[in-house]
Amino acid sequence: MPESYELLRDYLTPYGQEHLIDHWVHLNDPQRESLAREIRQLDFDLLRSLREATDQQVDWEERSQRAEPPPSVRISDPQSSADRRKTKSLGEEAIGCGRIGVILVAGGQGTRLGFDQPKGMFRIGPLSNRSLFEMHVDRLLAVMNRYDVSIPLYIMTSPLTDQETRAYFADHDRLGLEKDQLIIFCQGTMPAVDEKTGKVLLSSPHEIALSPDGHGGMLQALHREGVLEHAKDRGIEHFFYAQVDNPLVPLCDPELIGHHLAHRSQMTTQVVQKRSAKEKVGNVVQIDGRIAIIEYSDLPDSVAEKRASDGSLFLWAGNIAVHILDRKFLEECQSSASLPFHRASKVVPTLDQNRSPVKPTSPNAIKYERFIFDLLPLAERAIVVEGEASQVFAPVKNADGAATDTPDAARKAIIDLHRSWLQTGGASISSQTLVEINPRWALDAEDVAAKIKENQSRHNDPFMTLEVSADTYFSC
Ligand code: UD2
Repeated sequence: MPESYELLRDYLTPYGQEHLIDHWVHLNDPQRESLAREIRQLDFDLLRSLREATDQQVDWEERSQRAEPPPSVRISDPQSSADRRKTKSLGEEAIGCGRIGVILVAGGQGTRLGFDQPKGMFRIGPLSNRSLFEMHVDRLLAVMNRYDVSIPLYIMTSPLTDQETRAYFADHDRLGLEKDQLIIFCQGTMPAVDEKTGKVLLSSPHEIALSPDGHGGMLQALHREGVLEHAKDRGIEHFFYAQVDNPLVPLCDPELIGHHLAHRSQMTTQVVQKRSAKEKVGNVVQIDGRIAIIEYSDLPDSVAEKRASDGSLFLWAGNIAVHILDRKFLEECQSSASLPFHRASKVVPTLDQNRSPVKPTSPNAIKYERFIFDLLPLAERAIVVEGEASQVFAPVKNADGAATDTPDAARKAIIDLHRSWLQTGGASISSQTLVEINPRWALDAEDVAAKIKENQSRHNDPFMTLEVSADTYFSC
């Protein structure tokens, strides 16, 4: 039996949210039960404080003026090959001892991509037609094989992607992962509120307009869904965190993990040299001695365009959302500060008083999201490590035809990178030949070179090369 109208009205009225049960008389019992459940799950005190705190919003102009480039391990740093080998072996030891877990955030809507299924299911393999999920899992399986270790993959979904993601992995035999190597957990949601009145919006007479609470919602979800507990029992000390939408992310890169360990970092961020001042990536900066990220949308043009003495961008470090997060750090953050909410002005379909659907043509609502990168300033020790964009970053954000971050651009980046591995390894291949390498055939350039050498010794011909004369997908 659903909760009574009067009880809900008495609960909602002090918050000025009694409109949520305006259509109660038209609802059947299951709809009333569902709406009452959604109402009881909302934190109206939080919503009120978020609304009232509008004047306490961050002064991005002021913060940006104080932002400096972050101290970083840069590609151009003179590191001897011995140093690099030492750093890499630190990371390899942690991987081999089972101290590394992987988190892939996949709860967002693929709105900009125009793809109506979970983005991880989007097929991006230029010749293999593999999905983003397959690209990531193949790499993880290759890492497990190289280091003879079992690495758990934690995939964060949202109510928008959870069901289809679970069905996808069930229908595809977990893409080859063992049962205990795939843990799917769902993040929380936040209601959209009317931009003018702060009233929670309905998406139907018996449903509240809910959206995923941002990838920062992971912090609470890790705790609530028992992921931190599970990881602790598995001996996981560090998580390699990445977004599902980047098929080039170097999951479990041992050198990046090695830097994290060598610096005793609690949260390490891989960055790339920004391609332009206004590139749509977060800006990794240092403010008052702490690493932080200022999202591109919050960075004033004047600061974004600032140049260093050598003419390069002053704030050069682009956030590619690749982090290494210590489990203990996440546990500490879980109990202490919760992440701030970011407000976004959005168009959210809702209802009018007659229960007719309304699709506004301009932003009518505020959505609240938490960002995982707001953990950075909470870290006593955080480092920034530069990666080469052509090797680690090809995000799939926008439908083909857009200027950047399209599937075509990502497919080209995958082909170019894998072709360069073959060329470096001594293969003969023209710049027109299309190739794709499954990480289970070769994980990186070193693996490719080793394959070619292996071929030479097998034929006892040190000058034998690998002829790649046609488009080829290299897989096991
Ligand atoms: C993100 C970063 C940007 C840069 C860029 C690189 C933010 C706010 N901006 O931009 O700084 O690093 O990526 O590609 O992060 N997601 C969830 N749950 C949510 C929301 C998002 O899992 O509630 C996932 C989503 O599935 C995607 C990723 O997080 O894999 C990024 O999502 P986004 O679209 O919010 O961020 P974006 O791409 O604008």
